[in-house]
Amino acid sequence: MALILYTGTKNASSWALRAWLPLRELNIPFQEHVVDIRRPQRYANLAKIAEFSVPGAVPVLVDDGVVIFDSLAVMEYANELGGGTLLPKEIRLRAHARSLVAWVHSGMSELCSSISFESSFYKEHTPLSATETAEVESVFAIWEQELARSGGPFLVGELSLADLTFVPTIRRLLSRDVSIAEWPLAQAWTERMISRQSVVEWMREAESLPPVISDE
Ligand SMILES: N[C@@H](CCC(=O)N[C@@H](CS)C(=O)NCC(=O)O)C(=O)O
Repeated sequence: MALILYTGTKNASSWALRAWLPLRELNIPFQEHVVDIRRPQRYANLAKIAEFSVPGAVPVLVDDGVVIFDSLAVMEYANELGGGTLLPKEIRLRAHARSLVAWVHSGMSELCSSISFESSFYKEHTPLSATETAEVESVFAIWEQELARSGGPFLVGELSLADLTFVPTIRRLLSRDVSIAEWPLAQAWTERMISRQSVVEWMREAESLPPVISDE
């Protein structure tokens, strides 16, 4: 098989999930190599990745010897392989979808470090501060605004990379005790996203793994 995707431990690797989702959504066949990124083996395993991929991180997609690293590049490449259906045809809408993807990719907010992906699989959580709660709610409000503008059912109309890139964020934020009910469009969209077959497949495996302790 020509395509090999190096992903990470499924309950610890939100970037790998972002790369994996568009490949699955587009039914692109690929072989998956899960790299154990838990400490301490993480260091030796990622050093092996660094032998062929400059950043020494996952995800990495290898297509017939060509190395495509960084989740954003993999998402874009998957979309192109799949005929471009995961980005809008209209140029402005496409740019807007890419802005949402870029926002997530460049860190989005402090929330990503305070509510780690790993911790979304824990049974118990440290309560959020008032500031963190307000920040979670502001993300819900942004989703609501985007969905109201597009008319749904997804952030820019049809399913796109913008929706897929938020999947780990949805997982993180919904794992905490903050109600999304005040934002009905956002609530319906998060339910739509987490019940997608691709997301269910990843999460089923992630939930079966022993929890990975993060620095939360
Ligand atoms: N900007 C990168 C971030 C990738 C990343 O941080 N991956 C984690 C696992 S989810 C990793 O491999 N970290 C090891 C490292 O950065 O050394 C991307 O989007 O692919």
